Amino acid sequence: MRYIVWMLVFLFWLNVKPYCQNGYDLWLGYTTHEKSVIKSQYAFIQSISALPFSNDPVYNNTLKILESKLTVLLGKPIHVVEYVKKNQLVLQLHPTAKLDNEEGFIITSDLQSIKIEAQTSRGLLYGALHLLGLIQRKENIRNIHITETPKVKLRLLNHWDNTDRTVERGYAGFSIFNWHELPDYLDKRYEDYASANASIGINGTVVTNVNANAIVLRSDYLDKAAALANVFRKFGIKIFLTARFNAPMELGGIKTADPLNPEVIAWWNNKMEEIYQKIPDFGGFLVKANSEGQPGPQDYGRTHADGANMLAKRLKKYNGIVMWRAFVYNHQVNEDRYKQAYNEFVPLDGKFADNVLIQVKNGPIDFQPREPVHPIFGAMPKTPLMLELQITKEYMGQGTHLVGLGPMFKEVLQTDTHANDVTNTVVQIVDGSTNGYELTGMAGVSNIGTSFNWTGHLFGQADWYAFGRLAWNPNLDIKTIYDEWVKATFPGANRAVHKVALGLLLSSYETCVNYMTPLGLHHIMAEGHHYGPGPWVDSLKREDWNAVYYHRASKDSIGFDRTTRGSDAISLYHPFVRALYDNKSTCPDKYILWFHRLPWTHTLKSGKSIWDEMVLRYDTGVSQVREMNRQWGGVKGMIGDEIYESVKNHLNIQEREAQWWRDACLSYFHSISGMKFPDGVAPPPHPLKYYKSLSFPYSPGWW
Ligand code: GCW
Repeated sequence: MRYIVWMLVFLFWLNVKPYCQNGYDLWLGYTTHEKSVIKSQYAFIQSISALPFSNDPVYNNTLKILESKLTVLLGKPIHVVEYVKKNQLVLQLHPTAKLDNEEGFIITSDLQSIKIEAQTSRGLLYGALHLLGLIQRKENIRNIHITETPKVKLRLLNHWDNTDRTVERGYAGFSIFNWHELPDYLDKRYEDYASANASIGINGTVVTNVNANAIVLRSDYLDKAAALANVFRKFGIKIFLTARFNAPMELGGIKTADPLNPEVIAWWNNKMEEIYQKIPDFGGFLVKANSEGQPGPQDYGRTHADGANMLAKRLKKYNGIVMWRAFVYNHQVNEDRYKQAYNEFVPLDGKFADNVLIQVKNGPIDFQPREPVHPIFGAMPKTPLMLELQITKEYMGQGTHLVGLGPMFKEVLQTDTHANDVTNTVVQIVDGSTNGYELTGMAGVSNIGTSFNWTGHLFGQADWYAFGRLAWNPNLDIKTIYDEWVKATFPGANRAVHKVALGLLLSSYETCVNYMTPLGLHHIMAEGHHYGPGPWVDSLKREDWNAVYYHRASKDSIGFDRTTRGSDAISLYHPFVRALYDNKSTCPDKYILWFHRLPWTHTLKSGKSIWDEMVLRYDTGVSQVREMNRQWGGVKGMIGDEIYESVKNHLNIQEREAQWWRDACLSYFHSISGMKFPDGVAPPPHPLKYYKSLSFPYSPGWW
């Protein structure tokens, strides 16, 4: 059906209160532009004339957003009027718009008019939000032709949020989802959360922890979830829940959760019917099964495919999907953990139902600062694989460090898996172009909480923003993405502020790797809360929970031999990739200790020994954080004091903690190797036992 809304605005002059930047508004703190900017660039935007389309909540919400945000941006009242005059912004919805995707949009304009076309109201919403972003950043909107279509179908946040409002690996306060007061109390945050997600193209959210609690499927909790779904729906966002695999036992009192048991199947049938009566557009389930103590089909001698397919079959008629996580490692199996998920899932390739996605972390171990890409990518051509990235910084400074994750996300996405014997990056695997997947997805483990600025550290907002923009288009340049965030977050600030903020975001990833885990060191964090260094950890009951399992430092050597001469994990990769990593002279230094066990005195490409290069990288990381802090000091007085001080305080912590990481790790590795510190390099100021003695009983995200 075709309907046209003509948007006309009258020029009124109103003294609109300027947006006061405080962090809560995220990148959506629209501020009124100077009159000269409005006059020169946006004068043809006047007020809205629209025929509201009453039964499409997304369309009506789009009009409401345009009306309120244009009012602020242009400093004049934007009204919905019933007639059309010259000069116009046209929102055109027609199913045959020249787009290959129902969420895409086209924005075209000349000097007199501007038009947004889309096939659906979601496309219009994304187009409207894109246009508002352009105006907010004072970009040109005349004589433009923009065509945008999302490259990935499912663009989701995963919240490791518990129903008691604690957040596993969360560093921004409690969960924003107040299950106790839902469905009656609808916190304003739910709408603001949905608005922020829609503005970066996120179209789905899993609101409960993967270490699932069966209660989320209980009828009263489904009513609570339905209330959230009602808020999200008008922003084009679907709600998903985590399904605890033995819910039929815990909720239904059934004696088993065997996916082939008729009573279990009947329980899930009834549960799906109940869910879809309450939430007609329910997205489906995210499942963590037979991993870290979670129940699953293997408890009954069944496979991951048996478990996923049983749920998928029940969801199929409702267009629901199952996202089944490949984050599994099994302590009964005595082999390199690097290989375990691959060995469990690759043999099941092609055995999953067509509404099942396998959700795979970017790396084979566990969200380390730098990790080679998971070998499953490129190894399951018959199964849609979705990428799971971590936005919350469990292993990268948690709530106190400024570490722009965008460069890491891009490094993962651009890695060549060499599937089908040609270049095939993770982007091409994930967006379906390598294997022709219909169903595609990217998920980000959220860093959001009740913190006033949502992410605790202000720059954590940039990670959320970058994830959303990359899920929409994984090929986007990360500098472009961060530039958008900086301009939207520090509106009206001068170029010096934008330059510093952008520089911090683009450089801090490598800096973090330098002061935490250079040269392929990995999994050397403290136990439990994972806050701070713990390369000495070797007392945990599982060998592969201990830091020493990963670095294997001894008097003369360090590193994990995963070459064909060692655990042979390297053979899980395509021969083209394997050859690169297997040879220590071609293996990139950034991965060298992931794949090779080498003498401390081994000479690297830099001409330095492993030990000397490691010391240099740790020291470089510390000095890079010191420089970050100095640069931020230079913007004092150029932005709001509240924002400036919050970031400055966190940078002071980060500088201290980078030094701590450097001192603790070098102290430990020195104690093992006996290697001498290079001339002029200060040894750690404290003895090793001091660093080992530090305890942080109230480090967040872990209880
Ligand atoms: O990184 C580990 C975390 C766990 C998390 C697990 C997972 C939700 O330490 O807290 O559990 O990964 O991804 O399931």
